[in-house]
Amino acid sequence: IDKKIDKILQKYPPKVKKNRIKHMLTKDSEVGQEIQANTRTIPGIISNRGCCFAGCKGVVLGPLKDVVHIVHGPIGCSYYTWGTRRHKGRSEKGESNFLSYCFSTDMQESDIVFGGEKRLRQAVKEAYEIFKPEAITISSTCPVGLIGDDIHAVARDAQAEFGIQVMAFDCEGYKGVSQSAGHHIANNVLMRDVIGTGDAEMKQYAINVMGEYNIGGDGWEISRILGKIGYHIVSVMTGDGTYKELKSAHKADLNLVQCHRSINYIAEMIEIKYGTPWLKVNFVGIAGTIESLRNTAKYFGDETLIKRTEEVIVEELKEIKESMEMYKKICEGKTALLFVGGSRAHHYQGLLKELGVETVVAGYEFGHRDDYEGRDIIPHIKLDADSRNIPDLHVEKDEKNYRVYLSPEKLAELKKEMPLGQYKGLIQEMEDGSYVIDDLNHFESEELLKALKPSLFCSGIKDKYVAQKMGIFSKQLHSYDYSGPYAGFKGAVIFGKDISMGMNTPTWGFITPPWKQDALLEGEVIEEVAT
Ligand code: CFM
Ligand code: HCA
Repeated sequence: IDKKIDKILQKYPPKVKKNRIKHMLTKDSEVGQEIQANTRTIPGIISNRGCCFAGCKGVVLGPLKDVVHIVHGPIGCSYYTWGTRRHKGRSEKGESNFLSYCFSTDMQESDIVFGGEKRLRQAVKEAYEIFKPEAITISSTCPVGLIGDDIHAVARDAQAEFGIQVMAFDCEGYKGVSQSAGHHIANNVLMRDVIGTGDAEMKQYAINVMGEYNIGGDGWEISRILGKIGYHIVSVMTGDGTYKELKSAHKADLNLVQCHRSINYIAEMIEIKYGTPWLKVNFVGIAGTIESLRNTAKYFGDETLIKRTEEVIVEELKEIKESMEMYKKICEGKTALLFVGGSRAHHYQGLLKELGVETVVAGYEFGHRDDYEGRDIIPHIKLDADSRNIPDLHVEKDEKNYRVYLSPEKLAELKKEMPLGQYKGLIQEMEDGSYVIDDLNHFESEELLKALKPSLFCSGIKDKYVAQKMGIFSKQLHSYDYSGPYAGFKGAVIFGKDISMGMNTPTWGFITPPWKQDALLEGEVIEEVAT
C-alpha cells in the first residue's frame, strides 16, 4: 500500500491497522491481487453497511409490486426505508401496485415479551382481506429471531386459509455481516417457491433481466432499448417486477445479469435446474450498453436480430452524441471516488470515463471477493463462521423442464467471446495506481477526501453531506439524489448533465466547513449546585 494510505492507517491501533490493510490495494496489473471482503466490520468503526433485512426485504423482495411485503418488527425498520431506495414501479390499469404502502406489524414491548405471532397472523389476515394481493411476504427483523416467533408456521397457516402464496424470510438484521446475506436468503426462497411454478407463453428471444431494480427508472430505460430491438422480457428481477412474471422466469432462453452480487445465486441455480445460461451485462455507460446488446444478440445468433441491434445502436447514439460531447468538455480531467454497495462502484467507471472523469478510488460496502477479483477465485474463498450461517439452497436438474437452447459446443465457443456465466470483477477495470478499498468507513472517507481532493464523491446518504461541507460535490449513486435514470443511452446524458452541474456550481468555493469556523461545542464546565 502506498504512502498516502499508510498515513491514514497510522492513526489506527496496530490490530485495527493489520485488519484494514487487507481490505485495501493499489492496483498493479503486473501482479495478481487479492483483497479481503465480506468479513465483519471492526466493532466501533462506523461504516456504510446496512443489514441482512435491508438486503432481503429492501433490495430483492421490495420492488415486486403485486406482492404485499409485511415487515414483522418494530415500526422503525419499515418506516426509515419506506421508498428511500427509489425502486420505481408503475402498473397498467387493473394491475396491483402496493409499492407506495408500508406494511408493518409495529411490534410493541408487550409483543417482544409475550411473543408477536398473534399480531403477525392478524396483519397477514388484514393485508389479505383489504388488498387481495397475488402473494404475501413476511420478513423478520432482529427481535423476531431473538424471541423465536415461528413466522413459517404463520405463513403456512395463512397460505392454507387464504389460498395465496405466503412466504416467510429469516432475514433478521444481524445475520451475516451486511446486506449481502439478505440477498442470498431472498434468492433461495424465490428460487424454491416461485420460479418454476408458472407456465406463461414465451415469444421469440425470451430473456430475464436480473439484478436490475429500476432505481430512478434505470430498468425502464433498459427495457425500452431491449423492447425496441425485439426481445421478449419474461421478468425483471426485481425492479418494477411482478410475482406473476417471476413464476415463469425458468422458461426464458437467456438470463441477463446486471448486479452480480445480489442475484448471482438465482442465475446459477436456474442454470443448474433448467439449463438457462446467464450473461453478465452492464447497461451503465454507452460502451457497456453497446457491448451488452451485441453480446445478447450474438448469443441468439440470429442475423435479423444482430442487424436490428446495430440499427438501434446507431439511432440511439445519434440522439445523444451532441449532449455527451458537451458534458464531456465540462467534465474532462476531473477525478472521482466511488463507494457504493456491491456493483455500482464497478459499473459507473465506464460511464465516468466516457465523460472524461478518472476513478481514483473505488470500493464496495459488501461485495465479495469475486465481485472484486472475478468469479475464477470462488473455489479459493475461505468460508468463515458468518458465511456458513447463510444456508445454500441445493438444486438439481429438473428433467421435465430442463432445456438446452444452444449446443454445449456452441456455448463453449461463445464463452470464449463473452462473459457467459462469468464475471471478471471490479479490479480489472481500474487503472494502475488507483486504490481499491473494501468496507470503507467514515474516518477513512474523510481522510481520503482530504488527501486526494477528488472533484466528485459518489456515495450514499450517510456520508454525502460530510463531503459537501468540505466543498466536494457528492452524487448519491444509490438513490441518484431523486434524479435518473442513469442507465442506457438516455440515462448517460442525464448523468452527464447532473454531474456537470454539480461539480461546476460556484457554491463549493464559498463553503467553509463548520468545524473550521467554530468549535463544535461551546460553553464552560461549571459545578452543578443543588437547589
Ligand atoms: Fe446491486 Fe443494487 Fe448495488 Fe445492491 Fe444496495 Fe442499490 Fe447499491 Mo444501495 S442491488 S449491490 S444492495 S446494484 S440498494 S440497487 S444502490 S447498495 S451498489
Ligand atoms: C440499503 C439501501 C441503500 C442505502 C443507500 C444509502 C439504497 O443498503 O439498505 O446509504 O444512501 O440504495 O437505498 O443501499
